[in-house]
Amino acid sequence: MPFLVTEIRGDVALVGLNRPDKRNAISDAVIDELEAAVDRAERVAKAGVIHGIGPHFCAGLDLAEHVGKSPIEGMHGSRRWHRVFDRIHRGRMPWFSALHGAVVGGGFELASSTHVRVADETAFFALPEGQRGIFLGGGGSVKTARLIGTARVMDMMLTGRSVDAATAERWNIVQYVVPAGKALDKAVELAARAAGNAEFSNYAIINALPRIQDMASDDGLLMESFVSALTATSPEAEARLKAFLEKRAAKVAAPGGGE
Ligand code: 1HE
Repeated sequence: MPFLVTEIRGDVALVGLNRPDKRNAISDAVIDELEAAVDRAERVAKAGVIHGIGPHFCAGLDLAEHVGKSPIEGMHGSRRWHRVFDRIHRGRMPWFSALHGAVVGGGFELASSTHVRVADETAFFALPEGQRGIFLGGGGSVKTARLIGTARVMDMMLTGRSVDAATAERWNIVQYVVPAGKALDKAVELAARAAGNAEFSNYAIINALPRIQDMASDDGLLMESFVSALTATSPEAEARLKAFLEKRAAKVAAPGGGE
């Protein structure tokens, strides 16, 4: 049985972690298949959704596989996770995650690599690395810490604290919370909206914004003006701007109109 299933709905690719008997724990094979699925998705879709099949999103690193590894194997494994998760985070198109049940350890790091996170009310988030005697290895020190701050990452790792979906929204872990069982539908709906954006804008949003955050503010402003000038003078921008001015494009809706 493949570890990941990919389905295409319109312009949106759905990638489902599919090891429910092991709570979608991420083994080396899962990482390889995830990379291949992201490559395939980018060729046929304009946005993607990662979700978990079974009772949980993802239980993190496959601890059974990890237990026999040497330090250097662990190091290479972590660097491989970085490369694959970065393919998502700074790739060609936006990724959404639909989260339910356990979003734990490396599963939380995978979700942190997507651009928009949608949780249902059953979702819970934890970083049990401290309890397991290990450390973050899938980019959490950078990406999760940028979402929620180092103090909260430290708290979760030191105390083993688990937080529910409502807290996760307050903490900026997720941008949306929906009723149980509805996360995938909502994530697909949002991804379809993003897929309708100008491709160049989407690329700039996911590739320029995180890099600008890493720059000194003066450098960031210069970078912003380059990206702004490049996107705004593209043929697609011209067509979209004209469409609005000629009243052929939708106006901005007030909140409630599609949230
Ligand atoms: C696993 C894993 C796993 C479950 N690796 N096999 N992650 C963790 O520390 C989380 C460990 N898992 C759990 O705390 C629980 O499994 C869950 C809360 C996620 C789900 O509980 P539950 O009751 O639904 O399932 P279960 O009965 O605990 O697990 C079902 C099976 O999945 C069982 O195997 P079985 O052969 O006995 O049926 C579990 O052993 C197996 N399983 N989680 C391997 N993680 C790159 S660095 C990232 C560092 C980390 O990710 S640290 C966090 C690791």
